[in-house]
Amino acid sequence: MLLLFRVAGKMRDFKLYFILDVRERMRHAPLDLARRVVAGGADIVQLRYKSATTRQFLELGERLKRVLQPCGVPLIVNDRVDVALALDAAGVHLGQEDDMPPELARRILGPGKIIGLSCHSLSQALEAQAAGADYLAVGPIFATTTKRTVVGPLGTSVLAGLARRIRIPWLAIGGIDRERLGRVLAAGARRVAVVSALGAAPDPLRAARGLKEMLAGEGG
Ligand code: 3NM
Repeated sequence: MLLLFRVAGKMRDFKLYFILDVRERMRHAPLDLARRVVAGGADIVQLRYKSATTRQFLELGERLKRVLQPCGVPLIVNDRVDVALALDAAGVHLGQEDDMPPELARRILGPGKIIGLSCHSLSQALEAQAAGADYLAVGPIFATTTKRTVVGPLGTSVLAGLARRIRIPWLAIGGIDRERLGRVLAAGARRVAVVSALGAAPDPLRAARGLKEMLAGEGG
């Protein structure tokens, strides 16, 4: 089944989801990084900016939107429903514990915005699907140092159950890079979300192109 999002009136699928994780020391400047991963084929970009004040989040979000919009790449805002709304972003990505519950986010954002949810097990994914999320990110599949995760690595064995039972788009996340992507695809995933595989790459455009080629080789 091909699952699509409506972006600027057009339907499009996404396979390579890039999380622009803004922090103190980054290998590349955030907007330059975004330009390069999009040029390499990233389909959708999430702005994750944990240390930001509201004003900083809005300012960078506005600039990022100006980079992404001409390319038709949707902007997803991490955690902050208010910032997503203020930026008129494509949607918001919410965590399980600390963020607004998806039903309330939907009430605020309306039916036209994308609501994504982090899940850490198949049962959470089934719940999130029932709660009306538009897509899920399930992880961490492998150990990652990018985020302090609430559960240990799930391994690739969780992916077959997700492929069988989840009917909305879902992404594998956590420690995924070019080397591990083959195992993730073989286990049943069709979409991935990454931070460091692109953000820490010496050449983010090439790195994105490499991942995208592997993802594009897989069916819907
Ligand atoms: N969420 P990297 S793992 C933002 O499991 C995030 O919910 C995760 O970064 C989860 O690609 C993660 O560098 C970090 O491992 C992913």
